[in-house]
Amino acid sequence: MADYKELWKSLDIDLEKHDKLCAVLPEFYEDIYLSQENRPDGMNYFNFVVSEIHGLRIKELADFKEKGGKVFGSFCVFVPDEIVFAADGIGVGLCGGSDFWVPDGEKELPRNTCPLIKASVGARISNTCPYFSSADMLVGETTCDGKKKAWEILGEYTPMHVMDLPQMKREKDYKHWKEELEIFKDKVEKMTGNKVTKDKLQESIKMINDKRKALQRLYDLRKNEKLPISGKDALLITQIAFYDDPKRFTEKVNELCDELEERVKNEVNVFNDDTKRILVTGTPQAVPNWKMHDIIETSGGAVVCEETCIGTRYFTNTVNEDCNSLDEQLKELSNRYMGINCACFTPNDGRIDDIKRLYKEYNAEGVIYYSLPFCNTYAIEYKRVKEELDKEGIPVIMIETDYSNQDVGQIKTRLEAFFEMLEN
Ligand code: BJ8
Repeated sequence: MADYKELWKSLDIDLEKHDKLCAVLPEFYEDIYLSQENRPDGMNYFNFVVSEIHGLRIKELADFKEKGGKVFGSFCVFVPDEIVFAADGIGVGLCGGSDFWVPDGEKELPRNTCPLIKASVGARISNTCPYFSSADMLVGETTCDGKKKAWEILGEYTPMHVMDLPQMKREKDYKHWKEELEIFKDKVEKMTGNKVTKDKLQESIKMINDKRKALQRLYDLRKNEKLPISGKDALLITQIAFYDDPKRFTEKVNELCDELEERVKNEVNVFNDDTKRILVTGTPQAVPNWKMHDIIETSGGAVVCEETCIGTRYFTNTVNEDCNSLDEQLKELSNRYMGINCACFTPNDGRIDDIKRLYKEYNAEGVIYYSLPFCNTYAIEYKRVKEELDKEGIPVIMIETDYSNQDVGQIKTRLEAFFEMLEN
């Protein structure tokens, strides 16, 4: 990586501490990613993005801000990027996926808080994440209790806007979410000084649709019997989707998919034929949380699909590009987002239907229900998911784990037994 010290200094980054973070990532990445065999050439772009994770993209954001542009940081797939880009802003995902930030998060939050929240707060208060420092506004949402209270802490550092996400899906909730989009639009317009017009929104809807379609294309390729790409690589790509330039990202994913289509034609398989095809469902895996996928793919499994927010929940369903008015566009946007089946909703039967459907579509042989500790909504929802999967004879195992490496051996043993059971 080039020397970005001056840039980081200008963002008030704690350089000494940040150096420690930067020192561990390359080795970690090499062990988990670069050690994989037979990776597609198209992954080189994504390797490069990771190698420049706090460099080039941060420089792009800084150049954009210098010209008066505004950056919006978000933590949930319900926050509509389309509105941000329509006002000529840039949206970046900020969920923390590194154990490095957890101790700092614990200075402000109870230890029994979900690691994603602790890492996100820790990243901000320790001044070691240049994405947080680049954000002119943070956009929170009322999903789980932990996040809701974390916004009050983060709001002490950066202006915060919280979107009131309904927790049910009745007609009045759809109406309410549309109103929240209108409020958000006004907020973004005020912050950027730019109007969200029908034409601008149409343009950004198309841009984000294209990104979602590219990801769907990538996922469709994972339905093949011979897997042209590992689950780890697919996860990385979806993680990068949250902060890379959307147009460039879409182009690179489509280029990679061209290569993967060739691989499918040539029957290239990055795994052995007897590897178990696994659907992962549950809580999000924010970058650089690669733990679960790495354990699965080094224990005899291959992840073929993620029913998570760093997976299908992020890109499933596009938005109608041919609306007649801004109001209609907002309605279509709101309907698309309300179609996401997060465990913060009650009831959340749509998620169970999704898991069953994806299991079949991707020819999975087993389901791993992944939950971060202290995420009550996902942990409690496991009971219903398991009951419904049992009825269909779909094998499922729940793994609750944080970002640390202490339990890797134990999880491996459990998964090896699970995969063995799938043989019979
Ligand atoms: S739409 S999953 S991104 S809320 S932070 S709920 S893991 S205790 S992230 Fe999420 Fe939006 Fe839902 Fe998706 Fe649990 Fe942790 Fe809360 Fe979390």
